[in-house]
Amino acid sequence: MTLGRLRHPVSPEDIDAFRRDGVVVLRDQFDPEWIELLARGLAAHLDAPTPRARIWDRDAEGRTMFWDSMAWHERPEYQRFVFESPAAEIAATLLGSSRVNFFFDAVFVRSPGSQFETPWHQDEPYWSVSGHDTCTIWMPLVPVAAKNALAFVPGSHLTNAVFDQPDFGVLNPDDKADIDRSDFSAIATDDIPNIDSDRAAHGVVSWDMNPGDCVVFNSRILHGGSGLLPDDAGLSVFTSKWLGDDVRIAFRDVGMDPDFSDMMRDHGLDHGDLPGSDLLPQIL
Ligand SMILES: O=C(O)CCC(=O)C(=O)O
Repeated sequence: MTLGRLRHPVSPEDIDAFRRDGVVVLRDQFDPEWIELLARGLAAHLDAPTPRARIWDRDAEGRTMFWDSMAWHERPEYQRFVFESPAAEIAATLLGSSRVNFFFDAVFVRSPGSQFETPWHQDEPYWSVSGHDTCTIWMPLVPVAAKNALAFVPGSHLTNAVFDQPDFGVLNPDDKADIDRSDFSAIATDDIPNIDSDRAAHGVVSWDMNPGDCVVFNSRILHGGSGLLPDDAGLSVFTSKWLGDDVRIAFRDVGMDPDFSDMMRDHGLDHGDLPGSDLLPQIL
């Protein structure tokens, strides 16, 4: 395992692409041992989900899309990844930040053949932080073809629009209690463009990926469209979210999902604060 250090340098071209497009693919950046560790962690995690976990989709054939977040406190495998893997350095390098805090982990697990497609969205409006210097490291733990992988609209992270976001709370066929159902319409300035009507016109990108590869994206970029799996392929994805220099805690009037504001207050964090504490630890 490459402890902390990058397996390959992140090049100036990677940094330029991340700043310009809001997304970059990095190849072979995580040793197989990191992937095996995360896969072991995920197997244990699926047996003991957090209270935030939910099924986003269950179809007539019983195929599911499972989601959960902020499991690292209970999962030593995820903890080791957060504190010891090259992820923090990847984030700091691409963000050009002098420090990075870990925000949270989220997993997206589709059973083979799941047709569920993640709706197009930006992440920041759902988050209880705000700032430009944020990224997600999206890591498939199994091979995935570009047509089934998460897709992006390059450059859309630079928009000033506040999109009328999809409400992920309604993706809850079990009708679990205490799921926030958000109405972004009161704060939205724009509708999300109909990207699927003409992906080429929006310059949509996605990549064939193997375990060890990752896509790093800014939380303001429009992304979605993953899924539509063939019958013989599932898709397990581990994501980690990272915060750089300009990020502050932001408690929003609507839309926080997952809503970490109570947890943040319990850790002494308030609106406008720098991220920190045991909840959002500074890694670099
Ligand atoms: O993997 C997916 O389908 C969704 C991932 C996503 O939207 C995210 O990490 O923000």
